[in-house]
Amino acid sequence: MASKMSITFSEDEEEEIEIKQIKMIFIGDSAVGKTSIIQRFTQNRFDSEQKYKQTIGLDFFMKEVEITASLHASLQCWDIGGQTIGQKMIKSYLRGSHAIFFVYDVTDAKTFENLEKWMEFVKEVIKETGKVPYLALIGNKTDLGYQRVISIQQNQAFADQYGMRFFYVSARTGDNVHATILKVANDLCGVHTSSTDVEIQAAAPAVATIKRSPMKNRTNPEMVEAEIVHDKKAEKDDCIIF
Ligand SMILES: Nc1nc2c(ncn2[C@@H]2O[C@H](COP(=O)(O)OP(=O)(O)O)[C@@H](O)[C@H]2O)c(=O)[nH]1
Ligand SMILES: [Mg+2]
Repeated sequence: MASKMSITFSEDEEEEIEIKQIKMIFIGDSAVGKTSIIQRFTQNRFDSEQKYKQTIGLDFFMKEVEITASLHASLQCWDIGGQTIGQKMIKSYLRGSHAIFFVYDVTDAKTFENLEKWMEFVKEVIKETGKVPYLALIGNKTDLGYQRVISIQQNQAFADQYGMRFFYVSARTGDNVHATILKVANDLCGVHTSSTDVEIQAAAPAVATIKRSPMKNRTNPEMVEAEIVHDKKAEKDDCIIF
């Protein structure tokens, strides 16, 4: 069941806020900026000093955002870490996802070409589960625009082929990161917003704390998946698309 939290305004006035649990997973080659995008979104920071450090294992970060006054979304952002295409572990994470972000680096053609392989892998999961999550394409590192090797036309052709929305972001400058993730969250909740609305929403502070799954009691991915499926069944007017 969707979690509810009550806020009391006065003795006889009470408004219930519904919180939707949304699981998002970021896939793509190493070093495209998956961890940086998640960090920018959940903690609004970018480690420019940090030398490239491959994420080990799998992490998820949570951030609660306001979709409407009475509907919030608790976004679980899953980082696949250093796992490569085809690794079994990724499949189990993909299975429960409501949204899958295909991330590439606009300055590295190989990372874009490899998205076809990532897509083949995702298709296998969709075939197994019969559920089609929201698919979105992200071209990262737009701050390095002068080094861009993948044209907007190539990007658009890939997105059109798979009926995906596409976005350009820079985890480094923060450009479009919040707006992109919020747009997808809004779409998943059936709340259709203009890009201006999403920009305003993105500029507003997050409504709740950021939680990082502690290393020692990291949630079992199957459990998280089960919770979401349960949530989905419980809600008749469910806004999450499969
Ligand atoms: N210029 C630039 N560098 C970025 C951007 N996002 C990530 N990076 C750098 O790219 C490298 C890989 O980023 P990381 O988030 O670890 O990639 P991951 O392996 O996909 O998780 C790091 O050195 C980051 O500092 C960006 O938007 N612009
Ligand atoms: Mg990483």
